[in-house]
Amino acid sequence: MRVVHSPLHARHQGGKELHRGELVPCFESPARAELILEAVRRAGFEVSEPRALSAQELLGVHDAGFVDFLRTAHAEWRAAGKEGFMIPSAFPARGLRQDRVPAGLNGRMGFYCFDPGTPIVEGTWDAALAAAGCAVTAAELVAEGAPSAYALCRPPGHHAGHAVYGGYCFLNNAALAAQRLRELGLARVAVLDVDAHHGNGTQEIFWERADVLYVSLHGTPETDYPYFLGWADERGAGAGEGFTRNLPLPRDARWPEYAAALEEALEAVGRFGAGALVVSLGVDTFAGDPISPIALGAEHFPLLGARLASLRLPTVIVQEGGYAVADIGGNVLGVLNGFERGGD
Ligand code: OKP
Ligand code: ZN
Repeated sequence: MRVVHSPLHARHQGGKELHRGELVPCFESPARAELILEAVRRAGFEVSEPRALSAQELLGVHDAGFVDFLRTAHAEWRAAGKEGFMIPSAFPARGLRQDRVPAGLNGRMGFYCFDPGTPIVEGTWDAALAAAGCAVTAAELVAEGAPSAYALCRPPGHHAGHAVYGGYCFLNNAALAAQRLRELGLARVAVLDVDAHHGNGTQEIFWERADVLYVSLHGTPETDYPYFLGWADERGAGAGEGFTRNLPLPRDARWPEYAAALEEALEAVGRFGAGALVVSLGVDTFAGDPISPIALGAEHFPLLGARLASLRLPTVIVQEGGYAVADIGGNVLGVLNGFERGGD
């Protein structure tokens, strides 16, 4: 399978996040993508760069004001004489208005964000747009007939909603891939999210749509990030009712429980009658991951890949999380190799 990757990912770096009472370098680091790239190259996968994407092409998924904010935020910050990374200090939580966009930069930043762990640096926009380009390019390859393609996206995307960023995510790469597949003629597209965290952004984007199924396996919101979405009773609304499916897992779930939930997810995708599949692939389900709630072994990633292939659908695999940096290349390669060997 072809790999789509952009070196521009490296422009998103230098931010810090709060972890156990201290500001530490973000777990979501450039080394993640570099090590995945090294592993897929060594394994002989063909790697190509994405086509350029315009901000306009994001509007099937994202809000125009939100996209503008992301595009100009750091330049505004610099023009105001500030340096370094940007983190909001207040959010429009319950009781506060969400119907007015503040004019000032700090207010606008909080308005468009849901957590303080997703700093914006000078190169964030370039990296996020390139990652979106990887996902859209991979979708185009698959729409043109490739059986599968892997978008080596960084920063990740599944926490980014229509008009909100957070969880290391700015633009929703997987949602943009699914939307592009729809535009290119696939009537029904399924998004299967196997990252350890719930993809609140993807769920929100397709919540009222019947043409895109969203299915997610993740650590339970009772104890795990993003906490405020991802329960089993969330099933979509309006035309989209029944087209969202959440399979939360207990903390530290291992392969047997994970595999049982995966079969349910695969059945849901099968019943939907999708013409194409987008996989939000997080390998933060690895037991050695420093911030994630599921405990799979390295030997389980090829099995996961084979089960994904068993759907026998044109498939775009989009990189999401994975923070056990030393193991990330091997774990991603495990999924891709398992997928290529195929499933039964
Ligand atoms: C992004 B993706 C650690 C807090 C972790 C954010 C987790 C985002 C995961 N100090 N907060 O789903 O892999
Ligand atoms: Zn994750």
